[in-house]
Amino acid sequence: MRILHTSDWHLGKRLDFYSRFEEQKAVLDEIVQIAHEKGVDMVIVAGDLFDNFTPSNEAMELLYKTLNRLAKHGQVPVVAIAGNHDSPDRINVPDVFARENGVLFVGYPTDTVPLLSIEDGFSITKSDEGFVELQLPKYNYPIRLLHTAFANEVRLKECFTDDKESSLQTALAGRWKELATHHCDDKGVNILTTHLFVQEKGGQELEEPDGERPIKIGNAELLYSNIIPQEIQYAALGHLHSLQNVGQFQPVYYSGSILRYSFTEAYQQKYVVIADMEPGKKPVIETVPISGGKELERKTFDSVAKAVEWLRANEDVLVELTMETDEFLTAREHKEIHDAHNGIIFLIPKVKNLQSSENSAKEIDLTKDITTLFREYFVSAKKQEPNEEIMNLFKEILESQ
Ligand SMILES: [Mn+2]
Repeated sequence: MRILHTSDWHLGKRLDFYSRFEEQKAVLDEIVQIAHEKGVDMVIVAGDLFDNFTPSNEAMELLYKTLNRLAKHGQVPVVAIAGNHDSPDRINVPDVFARENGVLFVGYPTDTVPLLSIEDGFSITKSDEGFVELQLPKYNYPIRLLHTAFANEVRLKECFTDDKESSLQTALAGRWKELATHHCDDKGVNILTTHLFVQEKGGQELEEPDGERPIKIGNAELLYSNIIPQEIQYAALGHLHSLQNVGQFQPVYYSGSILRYSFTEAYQQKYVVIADMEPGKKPVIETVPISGGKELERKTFDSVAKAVEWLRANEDVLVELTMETDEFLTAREHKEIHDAHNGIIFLIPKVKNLQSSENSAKEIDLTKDITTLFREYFVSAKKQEPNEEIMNLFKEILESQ
């Protein structure tokens, strides 16, 4: 049997002010097409379906329509779990309608999917907290899925252990082992899906996606892939935005996001993962490249003319533009640059070789927090410290964003 694994759709996400909705629509079309062409038997969306807890109507419509197309009226089970960007309650809202059409939403780590049999489609033959067994008409063996939707460390531990001293790693390992021992053997296909920050023990230290809600608070929360039970043949993860296998004993894949969602993901190829599975055998993995929407570029120019020429020739990208010029850009030059391109997300001015005189500005250190940057700007522009009223007003504006 063949599984398609994708994650981190982040529907409704913007790149600063720039809407990515048209790109999201196009890439999801592409994924539906891949699923149909490859004849996949099951689809897993491993969390961060939406970008926030209150998605727009258009984002919800896109999610439901896409999952419906993937499910082919109950022919193809589609399992979608909540990530740390999703509201678990909201994910579970359309559940009754969705299930009848072959889409199984899992908002909480302890959710139990009710038993079900879809006419001319698949059945759910067993169910437990965080576990479901499916039967497809085409195959004479069952498919077992351990599903652990995102919850924070405290909640996850509450779900899986009574021992307050136990680490998340130990609690999760215990629960997964229990489910696998109870429900999984080599007479069926065994899969796990979760939306957590999992690394390979002894492997590379990984970074969480830039500009997003992190899961990791401290090292206490590090999870290693060696706790995934040996019965599991493939694990489908969500959270990290680049494709990678963090498995030690079996393939444990992050499929990565569907679009390049921040400039740290510039030029990164995006994929869906296809796993061909049979009971008792190692899966055969294929990573299928997807268009990934618009290219993201970080460009630096030392003249407005060169910048404008490049912008005109590359109108389809989204760009973080750094202007390293001898003088400050004038208002006219700003306008000329912005008029040349619709996808300038950030314009970062840097003035080269400034003589240190009273009026000179230092190079702007963008690693400082925004309040400090504002204070420094105010001091350089007004030659005085901003008073409390102004700082409070600035904070108010920030919070209303
Ligand atoms: Mn995430």
